[in-house]
Amino acid sequence: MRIDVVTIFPEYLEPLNVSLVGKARAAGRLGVHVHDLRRWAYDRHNTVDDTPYGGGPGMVMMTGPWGAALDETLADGYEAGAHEPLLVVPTPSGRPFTQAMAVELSRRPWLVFTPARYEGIDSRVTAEYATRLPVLEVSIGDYVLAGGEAAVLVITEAVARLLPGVLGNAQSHADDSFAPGPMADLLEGPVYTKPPWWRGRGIPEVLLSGHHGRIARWRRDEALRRTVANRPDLIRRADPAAFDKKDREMLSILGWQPGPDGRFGPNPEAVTE
Ligand code: 6GU
Repeated sequence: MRIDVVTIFPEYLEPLNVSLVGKARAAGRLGVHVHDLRRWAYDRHNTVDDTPYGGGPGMVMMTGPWGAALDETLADGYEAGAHEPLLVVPTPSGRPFTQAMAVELSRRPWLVFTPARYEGIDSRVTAEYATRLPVLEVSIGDYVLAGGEAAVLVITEAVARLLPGVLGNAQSHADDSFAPGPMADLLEGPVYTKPPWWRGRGIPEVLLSGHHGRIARWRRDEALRRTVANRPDLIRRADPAAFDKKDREMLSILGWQPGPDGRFGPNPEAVTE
């Protein structure tokens, strides 16, 4: 996979040199190219922003530098043999970034990121490139960052760990929270390692039992418990066919029951303290 990032803060992308993403690059699974947008500025102050038409606060990133930067970045990538670029535009107004989106992005050969500062990029830039290549506007959550660079780090890390040969163990993804499969729609439960005692706290007996069936059941119950506590919206949204008899027993203990449509919601009678 090839990744290009055009930004006015190239140093903000330094973390792409370390840890998992750094290893993916060292292993030749990923090529990352960070470009300074100001290279394509054309006045002596290297200006890349201007006041918004229609008035209002803040500044808007100008068409000129972005157009020149993207033209050259795309031409250089094609020249180097890259193909089928996807333009990924981080913006709080974008589609929510999810694990499913990370999986889709991990299957693409070339991602071009345009993290913006200020109030965003003049809309004609995405309109123009959308006539030539697919464009995906993405938000990483319901809060506002000062710029899209942190979103690029988030998305790149989520994508890089899915590339073949990057995480040692292919199974590692299967149980991820939000991964498709039997644990879909549930958060992962707690985990433990040595030593067996710490500050008077032991390990749940079942994990020492060697009984794989009982361990899997316990993990599932803990996943249900944590999901009810932290993400009840995931339980409400889940296809009730995903819950077996034991799941239903656990949900009932947690004070959740099926409604008229079969989907689970909190039992108003339940005492959950
Ligand atoms: Cl992608 N950019 C900015 N500036 N803020 C955000 C975001 C992106 N996603 C959530 N908040």
